[in-house]
Amino acid sequence: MSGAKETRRTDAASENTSDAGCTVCLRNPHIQNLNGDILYHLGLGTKTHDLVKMFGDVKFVCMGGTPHRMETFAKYCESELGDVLPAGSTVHQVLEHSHRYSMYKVGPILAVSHGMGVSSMQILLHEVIKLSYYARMRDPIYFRIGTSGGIGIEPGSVVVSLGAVDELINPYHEQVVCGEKVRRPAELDQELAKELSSLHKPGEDEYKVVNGRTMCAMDFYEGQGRLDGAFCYHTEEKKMAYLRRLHAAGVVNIEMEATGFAAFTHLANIRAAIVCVTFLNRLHGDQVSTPKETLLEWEKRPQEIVARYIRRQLSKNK
Ligand code: R2B
Ligand code: URA
Repeated sequence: MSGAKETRRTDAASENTSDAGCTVCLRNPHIQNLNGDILYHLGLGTKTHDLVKMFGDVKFVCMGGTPHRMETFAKYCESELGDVLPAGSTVHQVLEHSHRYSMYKVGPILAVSHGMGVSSMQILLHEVIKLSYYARMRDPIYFRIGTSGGIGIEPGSVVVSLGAVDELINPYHEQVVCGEKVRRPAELDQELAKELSSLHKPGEDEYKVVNGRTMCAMDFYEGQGRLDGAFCYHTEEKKMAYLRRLHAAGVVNIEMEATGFAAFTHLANIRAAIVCVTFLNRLHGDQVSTPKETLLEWEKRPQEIVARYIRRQLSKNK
């Protein structure tokens, strides 16, 4: 074990929660000393935008890698959930001044792209969590709707993650802060995962929904044991032994954001889930060779499950 500090949800030295009852925690005592806060990568600010008016009604913050996927998701929600969304809800693009991330809003649903890898997503999460706090969102639920490589499951299956692990199968996210390693548990809401999984319709859906752990890698190639990167100094045997070790530890898919997403949402007291489709079975190869049109169809599967959950929640409040 390294000398990393562990940060738990309950041990925050200072915690900001807004008087209007925002449930999102900013564990940062310095925030109160700011004279306005600029959410630089979103192109939003507390002094320049009425964040409560713009985002105060948001209940579901949905994230995924690409702007295209998140726009598709927002439009899908508009067409599928029209009867449970507030009257007149239409998709609009929110971020005029961000060249980094795309954000769409439709009623109480935000769809945001986070790019590839923990670093890109983590910058977004800092700013979206602050946005949730400043907008006084009440009990927002965060989803990552993504793509992944499966281990031992049929390509096209959807994985609802029960927890995230790093490349060493540690159930935490480790980051260096001011020259010291900080370790944060990568925990996801188990009830939410269970409910999302229950929304699968086995007779009707052409895919399976699988529960298991998700391994988060810092790289698509060597970091996921692939043999087809620009560099590779390991053997096929070593790759297979690693994938089997992951599988034996309950890992059913590999992607590149899970630990950061789980750790940050857990730290901010936000219920969160990761729902990813698998593009291939890594026990059978490394290349994503399924035709693009099929992959685009498969990408809709996690969106379908999350939209069903949103429908159920919104129907309760009708
Ligand atoms: C899944 O797919 C991307 C890599 O192709 C990465 O963002 C991820 O987590
Ligand atoms: N995304 C990943 O990170 N890995 C895969 O194998 C497929 C998609």
